[in-house]
Parts: sequence; C-alpha cells; structure tokens
Amino acid sequence: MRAGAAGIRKMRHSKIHKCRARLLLSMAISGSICAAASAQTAQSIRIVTYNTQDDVSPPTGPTPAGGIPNLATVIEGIGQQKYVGDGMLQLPDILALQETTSNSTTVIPLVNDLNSYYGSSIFNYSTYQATTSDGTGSGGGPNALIYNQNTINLVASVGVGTPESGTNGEFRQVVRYEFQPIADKGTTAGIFYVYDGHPKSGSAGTSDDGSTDGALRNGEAQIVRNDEATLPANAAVMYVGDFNEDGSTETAYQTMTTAKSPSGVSQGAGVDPMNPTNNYNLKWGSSNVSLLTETDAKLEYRDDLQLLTSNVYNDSIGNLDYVANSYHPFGNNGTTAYETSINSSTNTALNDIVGNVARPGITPLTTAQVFAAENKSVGSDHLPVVADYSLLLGATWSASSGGNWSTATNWAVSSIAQQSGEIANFVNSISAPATIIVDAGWTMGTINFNSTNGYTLAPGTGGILTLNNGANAAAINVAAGNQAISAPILLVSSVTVTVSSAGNTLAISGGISGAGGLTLAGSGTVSLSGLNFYLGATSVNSGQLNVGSSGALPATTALTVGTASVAATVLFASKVGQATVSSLAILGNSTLDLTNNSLAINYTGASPAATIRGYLVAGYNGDQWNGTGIISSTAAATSNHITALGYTDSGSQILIKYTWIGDTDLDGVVTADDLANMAPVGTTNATWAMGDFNYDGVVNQDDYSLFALGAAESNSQNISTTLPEPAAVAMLGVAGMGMLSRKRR
Ligand SMILES: [Ca+2]
Ligand SMILES: [Ca+2]
Repeated sequence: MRAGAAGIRKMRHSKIHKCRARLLLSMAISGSICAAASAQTAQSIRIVTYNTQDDVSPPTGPTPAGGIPNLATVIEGIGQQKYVGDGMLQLPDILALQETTSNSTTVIPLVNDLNSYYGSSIFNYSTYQATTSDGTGSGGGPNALIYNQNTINLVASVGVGTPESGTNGEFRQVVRYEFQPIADKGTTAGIFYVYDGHPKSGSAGTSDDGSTDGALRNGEAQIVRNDEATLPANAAVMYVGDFNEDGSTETAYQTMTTAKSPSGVSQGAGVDPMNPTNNYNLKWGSSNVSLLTETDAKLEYRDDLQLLTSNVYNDSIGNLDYVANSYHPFGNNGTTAYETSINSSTNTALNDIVGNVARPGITPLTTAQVFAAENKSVGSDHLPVVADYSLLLGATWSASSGGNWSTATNWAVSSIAQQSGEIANFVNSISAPATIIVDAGWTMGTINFNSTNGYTLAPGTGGILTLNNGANAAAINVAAGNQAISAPILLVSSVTVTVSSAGNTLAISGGISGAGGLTLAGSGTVSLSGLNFYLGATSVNSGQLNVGSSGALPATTALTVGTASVAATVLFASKVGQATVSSLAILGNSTLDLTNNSLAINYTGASPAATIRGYLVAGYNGDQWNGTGIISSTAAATSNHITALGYTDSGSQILIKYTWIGDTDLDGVVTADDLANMAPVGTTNATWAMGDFNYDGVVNQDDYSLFALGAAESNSQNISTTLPEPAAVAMLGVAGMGMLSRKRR
C-alpha cells in the first residue's frame, strides 16, 4: 500500500545535487570545517504550511476551547525535529497558515504563545488581513503568515484577487508574501515569494456554488499562475496551502504544474517534490499513505502541499533551494495505516524529535505531547507539511563563464549586486577560470568567492569596486580556490579579508584606496601588489600576507602581524625594494620575512628602535635568520651567512635593510666608511650602525671578523646588483630550508 510513495521518494533521493546543498547539509549534520565560510554565504530555513482549523474551533469559541496552545505545541514540535530525511534541526522560519479566524483572534495569540515558549521576540506576523467570501467559520477563515524575524525579512504581503466565490473560484483570498534573507534586508537581493492559498474543498465532481468544486479550484489555480507570470523572470516561488485536491488527476493540480501559465507565460510551473515528473494519474489516498495530511480523526487525504518552481526544486544557482528529502507531513511517515488515527503506538513519524532541544533552555516536548496536540479534538484536523530550504544570501553570479558585471542575466534571478551592505557571491556556477568585468562603479558590503575554478574581478575600462557595509566591516571571503581582484578597490568601510584555508589565495593588484583599513583572517594567503593608499591600519590577524610591490603597504598604515595567541606571516616577494609603514607590531610567534628588501618605519616622538631591534634579535636566532619577529629567508639561505638584516635610526625613521654583513650605513656596499662607524671593542648597548652585526648587543672581535668577512665576500659590489632573480631566490629558499633544518638542534 505504501510502495507508491516510497517509490516516489526513492526517485527523489537519487537526484544529483550540486555542492552547495551538500555543504549545507554536512554543515548541519557535522559542523564541517567549511562552516565558518559557508555560514556567511548561506542559511537554511524551514517552511511550513499548516491549516489550523482555528476558524472552526477558535480559542474563545464553542468547541474545543483553547485550541491555540495545541497549535503552538505542534509548531514547537516542528522546531524540535531533526528530520530523518535531511538531518537538519531548524526552527520554522515561514509558517503559512490557513483557516485562521483573523490576525487578532488566531495569529497574534499564536505568535505570543510561540514567543513565550522561545523566550524572546523571534516570531512575527504579517499585518495584512486577508479577506474571504466564505465567512470566518467552518473552514472559510482567512490565510495568514507567521515568520521568524531573526532569519527572514518580510518585504511585502499582497492579496491576490478578490474572493468572489463561484464567480472566480476564489473563496479565501490568496496572499503572495515576498521575502528575503534577513542578511539581505535593505537590498534588492535574495527575493523569493510564497503564495498561501486555500482553494475550495469538495470532491472534484461535486457541484457547489453553481459549478463543480474541481472547476472552482482550477479557477483559483489560474488566478495564481497568472499572477506569478507578472513576477520577474525566473523568480523563486513556492505555492503552499491546503489545495483540497483529490489527486494529480485534477485540472487544478495540472494548472499549477504545467509549463506555461494560463495566460501563456513560460514561467512559474510548480513542481511537486513528491511527483516531480508530473504523473497525472495519481489519486491521493490508500496508495500513498505517507503523503496524507488531513486527519479528520482518521488519516485519509493529501490536502496540503508545497509546490516549488523548478529553480527552487532543482537546486540551480539561485537564492532559494529545496533540500533533498526534506519534504514531509509532520506526524505521518507512512507508519499509520490508512484511515486510522495518527495517535497510535505504531506511528514512528515523530521519533526524530526525541532528544533534540530547539533552543537552549527549552524543555523538549515528548512525542506523546505532540501527537496529542495534533489530535483533531483539541487542535487542527490537518498535519503541517514541512520542508527545508537553503538560502544563498545576496546576489549570485549564475553564468557559467565570465562576463560583464552589469549584465543582469549573468546573475541569479537577474539580481545584480549593486548597493551598500549587499553580498555578491561568486560560486561554482563557472566551469573554468572566469573573468568578471567590473564595467562601472559597483558597491557592495561583502564579496564571497567559493569556486575552485577561480574568478578574477577585472577593471575593464575603469570599473571600481566600492566596499561599504555601513557601520560594520566589509568582507571579502574566499572559501575555496585561488581568486583575484585586479579592479581598484575603494574602502568606504574597513574590510576583513578571510581566506579560510591554507592553500587558498586572494591576489589584490588593482590598488586599494579609501578611509578603511585591511584586516586578514583565516589560514590562507592574501597577496597585495600595485600601489595602495588606504588610510586605515593593516592587521594580519592570521594567515599570510604577501607583499608584492614597494607600494603594497601604504606609508601611513600601522602594520600589525599576528596576535598574542595566533601566529601570522608577512612575506615580501623578491626585489620589491623598500616599503614604508607608520608603525610595526609583531605579536606572539609571528614573523615578517623581508627576504631581500627594505622596510622603513616612520615615526614621531619616541623612537621604536628598541622594539624593532628586539624583533631583529629574535629573527636573527643565532645567525640563522629563521626565528620569530623580523627575519630574512634570503639571508638564511645565503652561503656563509654573509648577508643579514641591518637597521638604522635617523631620528624619524627606522630603516631595516637586507645587505652585506658589515654595511653599517646600509648603503649596500661595505667600505672604509662602515669600518669608521664601528665602535671600539667592548662597547655595550651597541646597534647595527655601531657594528653589532651578530645582535648580541656588544661590539667585540667577532663583529670585526664579520666585517672582514663581509668586506671580502662582497668584493665592493652593491648588494642590489647581486640580488638573484626571483626564480633563483625561490630555489635558494628551498635549498636554504633544508640547510637550516639540518642546523637545528
Ligand atoms: Ca656601507
Ligand atoms: Ca656583537
């Protein structure tokens, strides 16, 4: 008897899904290592349609009194369910209701009850009061909406059509709710729609109000499809509610799922996740018990549905995606026999609520409590239909290759990332490395990269990316791959760049300007080149910053490397020359590897020379130049260690330079002038400029020997003329690592 439904579910199960849904799912199940990055790009939501029957039995009303708490208990049970089909535990985020008495009589008390349970203002409702031509009792009550205001922004509530009973087939006004993720509030991104309907009940063949009930339902279906046809192309849409249909044999069902709207527009076809191939010969009943949703004392009808447009169902790159295997009636999984009570000892449908806590501090409900609340005698005669979805936050590049930023069709549901606070996603829609032309000035708050193919955001003929996230820091996140931004970046906000994993990279080469600063997070590598003149600080909190040009660090920036507890790295590319900063702090076990370059630290007031010297002493590490603090992998790899990092203090600038040992004045050549600068043997508190080349704080015979070595080996050459080309340095570096490891004790 249940084989039909099982077969349908199996077919659904075999469907191949793209990475994102799996990522989200694995996150939910195991809290995978991708969670930190993915959490910023996607969220999961739970959507519920629930005929409350609160118009038949309002809380104040004749029978049974006090239905609201039982309805709330059922909804609370949904929030406690880690559904066996997808392993997700999620509060209901959208609750489309039918058969309320009114917002004031049913919806507000229900919201208050839910918020009392959860202990805070989580749930809100649409103030739109839908109308009916069918009264507010005996199944005629209006449709309504409760939603989780912490996760979802309700953008609009629009009544679709005016109920005219048999004249147009609409008895209870359909409401079209427009939503977006709360993270997208204030932008045009992430819009999706939910139609909440409750077409006429009755057998398809019976006559009521002058026509058959099946024909009346089809009239309403046509109103809904024609309304959807007015929405933007490829809109993400769900049709939910109590459809009162006998089966897929009904014309109303077929109108909702056919390719074109009745007005001929090719969009908006609903997909039934339990019948995605549109078999139009199915009768809901004894052959598909696990789908049935109306109890009416005994389980017998499949009235309640969630239909999804194909872009939602198929998990195509878009803002709302169905999570595979998540669709289910809450309280029925097929273990209740046809036309028997769901409240039986054999029903296992709610076993997956056991042991789960919806939110900290809440006492879990038992299966007995929820089944009792689902009993028609105290609550509704319908079971809610529940399904989970993933929401990609912001605007998402959906083209399979590169192209112009300004071309709307390159973006999911034609939503271009374009305003302050907005999120721009560049994910796995591309099948090869892709270049996006920033063909004008585009503003956003967050840029997310998640593709191993790699994107380049290129300037085109002068495009600029402005990062503005209001009072919050803007963000650039790299969850996978090697990404590049060669377009100029204007920092209205400071930006935090998070390259999550070691091995992943972001190269920024187009120049960064603006009032903001730059903070690095994550374990990966950010490369800066070009000429940057942003005004804020540069904080490498973790991971690695590669300095690829002499102007990569603004001369006015305060550079901090690492934190007290997290080591970070700054690595200069070979032969970039001299960079300048306004201050330098190297924390914990972090390193700044100057390789063969120079770093100037401008200062006013007290000299930071002692601190800088401390970094150099730590980096020198007994002539190995591989310690913490300031190091030179080039010096470490140079034979006999005849090169080093020296430093001078002019009174307004500390200059640290890779040079020959013995070059006290850092002019790149070892001459008699350098010897003349050397202090007498025995001088303490000595600096490099005084001839302390081995960083022990004393000038003694060892330093004079080092001077002689440097003078001989440098052979009057300037250090700059002897620097190897970058490729050779890389090889030297590898060789040097081996050498150093042998030297360690
Ligand atoms: Ca010199
Ligand atoms: Ca010395």
